[in-house]
Amino acid sequence: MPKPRITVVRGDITKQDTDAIVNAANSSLLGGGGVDGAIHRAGGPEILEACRALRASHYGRGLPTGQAVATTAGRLPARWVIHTVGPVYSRNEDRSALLAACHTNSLKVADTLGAKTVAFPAISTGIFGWPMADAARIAVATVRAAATEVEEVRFVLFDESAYQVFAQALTSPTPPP
Ligand code: AR6
Repeated sequence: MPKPRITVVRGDITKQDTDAIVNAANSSLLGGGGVDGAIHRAGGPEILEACRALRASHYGRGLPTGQAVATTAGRLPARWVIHTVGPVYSRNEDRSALLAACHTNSLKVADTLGAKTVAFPAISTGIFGWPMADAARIAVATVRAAATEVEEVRFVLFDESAYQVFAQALTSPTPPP
């Protein structure tokens, strides 16, 4: 399978014209702060309606950490929002596999949708407290290793320092496991 092209931009994920954008959601799927709040605000009530429908059907107990599910993107330029739940950072427990799973499962959902371009925020690096450099290393390595039909994965970083960290991770070779 061909590997996706990985790009890094500084900007607002709600403005991206990719086929899908990924939301750093929480298990409730019913909105929150950070990138989640921005996506629901900019995309309008259709996204929340679709999330409520998911809660009423497949995800009665919420979306588990590391999993991903798609909804409409409402009035955003993207066609779909792929909601995933990042792990809360912990100093005494290694939750890296869950952060990696957010990326692989979001790309799997993108494949089922037929999305060829996907924008990711820096999942778990805001309210969930994951150190930016470590999150960037995991995100880039996971996408590099993913088997997917997605052609472009675009990391969208809100501020300059996060952008620099991701740009640096992209130029570093992936260390062996
Ligand atoms: N575009 C791109 N990146 C953004 C944007 C934006 N519009 N807004 C914020 N970021 P966070 P988390 C960056 O807190 O840590 C919510 O309440 C931000 O600077 O949004 O996974 C959810 O409902 C940071 O680097 O997500 C959950 O409860 C990154 O996006 C919880 O927060 C992620 O920060 C999830 O926490």
